[in-house]
Amino acid sequence: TKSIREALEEVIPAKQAQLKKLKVEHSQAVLGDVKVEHVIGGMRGLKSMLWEASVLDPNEGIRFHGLTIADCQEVLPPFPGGKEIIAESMLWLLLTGKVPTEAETRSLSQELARKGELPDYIVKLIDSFPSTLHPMTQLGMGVAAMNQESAFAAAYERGMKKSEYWTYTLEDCMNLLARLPALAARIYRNVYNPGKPIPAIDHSLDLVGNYSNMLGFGNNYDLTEYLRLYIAIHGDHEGGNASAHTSHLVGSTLSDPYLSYAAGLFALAGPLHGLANQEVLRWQQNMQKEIGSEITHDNIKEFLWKTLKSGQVVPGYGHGVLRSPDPRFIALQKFCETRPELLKDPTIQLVRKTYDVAPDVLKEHGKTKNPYPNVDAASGCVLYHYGLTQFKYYTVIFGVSRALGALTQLVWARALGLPIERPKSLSMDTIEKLVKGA
Ligand code: AMX
Repeated sequence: TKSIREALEEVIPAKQAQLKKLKVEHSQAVLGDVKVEHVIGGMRGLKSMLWEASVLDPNEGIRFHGLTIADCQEVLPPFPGGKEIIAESMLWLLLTGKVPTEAETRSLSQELARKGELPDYIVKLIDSFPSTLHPMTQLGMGVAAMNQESAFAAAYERGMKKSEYWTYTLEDCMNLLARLPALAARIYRNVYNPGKPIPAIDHSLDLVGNYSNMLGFGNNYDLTEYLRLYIAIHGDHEGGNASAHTSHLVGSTLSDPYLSYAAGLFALAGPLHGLANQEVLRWQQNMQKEIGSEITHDNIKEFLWKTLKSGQVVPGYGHGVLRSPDPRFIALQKFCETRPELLKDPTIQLVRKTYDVAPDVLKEHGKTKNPYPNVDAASGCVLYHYGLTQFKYYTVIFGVSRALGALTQLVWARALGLPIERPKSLSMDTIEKLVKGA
């Protein structure tokens, strides 16, 4: 059975050749115009990054190396006896562009399990944090601190050839990915169940099976399957989103994968990005409190308007790129449809009923370019149903997941020899001068 490193080694030369050809033959081809609206509007839609693993279409949503979520559900190997995509098969696809075999998937699970224990100094660091420190801050700090063992940083200090960059980057990325569940589970235990023993890594389980186990939900098969799906489909959402882009930017300085991904995590911790899944639950609970047991479409509409009129955003709705309901939202809804007990849950029902009315309210409000739900509208309510009710923790799960895509790109950026990122900024005075001159 091939290891993921060997599979990657096989595909790198063709990609290097493809990039070289693009450089030689098409360097001067125009992909779009840079307008003032891009410079003052957060670069929305500006085609300015290379990102291999996934591409986001505004209407169709995400494709991972050309495969939709539904395609992935069909072809990517699940855990034996399970149905959902697992982190390992998604990682294999993202990193190599190939669908792994069953045996390759299992051997990757074993490799990650072998590397999954936390070093002592990280355990001590995490245990020293006050339980009031936000779980995302703890996660980012824990990831950053692991850079003390970075193989890339050590090799750079010794002096290595550029052609070796990707191999050390891969080594760091695999170690980091392997340890994320133990790190994230320890944060959960410390904040919400202090003193509770954490089970050791089980070498017969996959990454997320172990994560669920260490969180204390190992005997909840449905939650474990949900977490597998959640973590697989949050893995990558092309390059321009804030967390992926931040990891990429920091990595472009040859900062090691631990520091690069820690930076990405702190971008994920913002309420307009990953923190939205925590915000959705908080917002919904406020709605439930205000409406009481009589949850009708009219009551929800009224609450939506109240949120909008008070100048707040409706969390879980809108998107920087998407212009239709997010297929990740749809995939999570479908998961609920296969389990009748989920459909009876009031919080899950509230998500569905909100989806019935929110797009029209947002259209009438007239501001957002996308009145449809993004993944965060649905992701938290199922966790809540299964007893993972501490929603301040939800973005940490997203953080475990987003590592799949962000770290994939770090490996590719080093394999392709991409340069340090350095876009040109302009002052308003300079823009005015340029516009007058145009
Ligand atoms: N509720 C109310 N107003 C919204 C809105 C929403 N859900 N989504 C966008 N708007 C507003 C914007 O605030 C902006 O108002 P402004 O002109 O006063 O500044 C206007 O509509 C235009 O925004 P846009 O071009 O449609 O969106 P954007 O690309 O600037 O922002 C996003 C995208 C996701 C930040 C925004 O839709 C939002 O704030 N949504 C709610 C938070 C959320 O769910 N975030 C999670 C996104 C997915 C993820 O990263 N996990």
